[in-house]
Amino acid sequence: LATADLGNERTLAIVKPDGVSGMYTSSVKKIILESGFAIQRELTVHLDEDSVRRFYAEHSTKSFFPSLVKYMTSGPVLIMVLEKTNAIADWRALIGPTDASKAKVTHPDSIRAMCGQDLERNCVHGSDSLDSAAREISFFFY
Ligand code: RTP
Ligand code: MG
Repeated sequence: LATADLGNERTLAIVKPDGVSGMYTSSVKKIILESGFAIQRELTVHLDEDSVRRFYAEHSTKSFFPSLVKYMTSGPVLIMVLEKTNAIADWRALIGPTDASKAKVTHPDSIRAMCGQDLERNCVHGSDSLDSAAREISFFFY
């Protein structure tokens, strides 16, 4: 048996435009590595509107969707595939709740508390399930 895939799981992480422009990329990567994740792939891109609409298709009918598309196309993002045991849940726990203003109160050690601002500008993304992780990783990487 190979030893390389003992329970390893992959998730998609994104440092969003506010995280990149706020110079948080290196702090976020430091936390990722210190938390035991391997950064398997990484890509810096300025997403276009069509890509964001397809990536966040599950939210296409929500009132905040146009604003989300504007936010996610406002500057370059850093997209990473993270790998470790329990990567999906552990990365979601590290980034903290969606609303960064609340995270600053309830999860002060979280990444969103560190670099996010509010319910929309929350500086990082994390896949929320095995199915989402598989879809999102193949969205950006072959
Ligand atoms: P993500 O997908 O980016 O990791 O965030 P999440 O699971 O914590 O939150 P989700 O419900 O999937 O929302 C996706 C992103 O849309 C923006 N948002 N704005 N104004 C609003 O009511 C609102 N709600 C969500 C956020 O940028 C959120 O991360
Ligand atoms: Mg989500």
